[in-house]
Amino acid sequence: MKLSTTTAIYRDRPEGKGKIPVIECVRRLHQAGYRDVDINFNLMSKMDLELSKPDWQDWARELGEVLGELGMTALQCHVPFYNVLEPDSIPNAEYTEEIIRRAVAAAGNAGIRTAVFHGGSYEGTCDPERNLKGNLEYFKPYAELAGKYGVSVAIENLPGTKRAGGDKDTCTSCPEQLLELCGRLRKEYGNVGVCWDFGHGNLTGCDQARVIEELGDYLLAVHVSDNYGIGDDHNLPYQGNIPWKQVMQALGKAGYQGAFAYETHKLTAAMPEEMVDETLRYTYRLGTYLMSLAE
Ligand SMILES: [Mn+2]
Repeated sequence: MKLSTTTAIYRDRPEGKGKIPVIECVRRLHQAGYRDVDINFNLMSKMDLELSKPDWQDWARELGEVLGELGMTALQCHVPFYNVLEPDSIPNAEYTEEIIRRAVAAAGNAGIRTAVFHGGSYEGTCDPERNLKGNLEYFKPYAELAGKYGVSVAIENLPGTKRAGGDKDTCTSCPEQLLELCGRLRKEYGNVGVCWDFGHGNLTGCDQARVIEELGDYLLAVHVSDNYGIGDDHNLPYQGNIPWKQVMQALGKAGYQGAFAYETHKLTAAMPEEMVDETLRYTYRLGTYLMSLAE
């Protein structure tokens, strides 16, 4: 297991989102002590950022070179996301899909082995079979494309609403259904697995230590943040009610070898520049402590 954090932890500044180039974020995180980063490609379909530019392939190679020079890895990345079964829910789904394909290629060119995706669910229904079928069809071409670049597709659990009294536990929020989806995809594509997001899992209200055990070798990536089971706050661990000791012991027992990657970008997004480096260093120390619980 290797401690990591999202490039988004520094990229969004009080003066706006996506302000700091990804490569600069990587350098800054290296200075704070990190030796692995989770490359966040998300805003790149909405703003004029690295993957929207004509030289995006050169940029991806440069990113790989910078990681190499710094002695860093990027074990996982996050591709742009939306409700992929409801393309009309965003103004530019076709363009977003193009940026997702570029993100997969960029991952391959920069040496990133796992790309994290969100699935979708049909609006207004909770029909597990229909959602399963829709997600299967959506992910097949991506499993194939990613395979050509030596990249794995990790499908993330999204937040359900059971804990808040709702019933919206869909294909990608419920661990059993997520495993069913990945299991069916694996029959054809060996490079498919799960990204388990602990914040989303807490909102869904499941026993996350048990889920880690059940996921077995499907677990390819994790997103680390905390909340109180009400909103997706993306807080640091211990700023919520996730039982981190049990979670870390489960990761240790499972022999998880991927990135232990924070997704706590809200921590620094509104923070004055003067306080950022010290905060990033604290997150590193906290992560080192958490990982010691897994041993
Ligand atoms: Mn996540």
